[in-house]
Amino acid sequence: MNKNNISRFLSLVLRHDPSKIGITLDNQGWIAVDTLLTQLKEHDKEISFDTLKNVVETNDKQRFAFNEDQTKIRANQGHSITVDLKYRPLEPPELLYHGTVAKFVDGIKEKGLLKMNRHHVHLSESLETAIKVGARRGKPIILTVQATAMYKAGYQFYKSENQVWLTDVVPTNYIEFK
Ligand code: HQG
Repeated sequence: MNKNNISRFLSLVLRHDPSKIGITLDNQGWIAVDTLLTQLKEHDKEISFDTLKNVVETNDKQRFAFNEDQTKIRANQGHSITVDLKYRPLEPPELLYHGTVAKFVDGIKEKGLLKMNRHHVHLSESLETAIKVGARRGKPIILTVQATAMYKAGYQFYKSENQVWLTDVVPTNYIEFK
């Protein structure tokens, strides 16, 4: 497996389907590094601790994190299984961005931004990141979210360790469709 494939596979087992390699995450999403490496080996995906460390440190979006003594690892965000990452509520910047594609715009106009299969709606502080997120699905369309206005109206925001802004829903009236 090259680094990209390792990162993809780790995203799968640390966010969505740990049972794929017979592991269970604790309720904050952690798994012991030893157990992870053993189970990867059992499933023909052997990697060394140094490779794992290298993937964690060089990942383009800092998708994974170790605990302090590097005995545990988890995904920083993006889970579909139930985990409580204990994000702290935080005041967002005035504007946040969401990258999507044309085919979703009608649905978003109708219902607002919904979390779909994830635990939160994902937003970014940088336009560039939003463009990248949208471009995963085709020609990106960027929506601008009036985050401070939402915050003042009582909606909560969280920021993951890798700088993704998270919220439960963005009602249509806080979205600028250009
Ligand atoms: C859309 C990747 C119709 C929404 C990225 C999006 C990000 C609606 C899609 C992270 C809708 C959900 C998250 C509505 C939302 N009607 N469509 N009412 N509300 N949508 O993948 O934000 O590589 O769950 O616009 O870089 O695309 O995983 O969310 O297009 O940070 O680390 O429904 O995933 O990071 O798609 O991406 P997703 P997302 P990782």
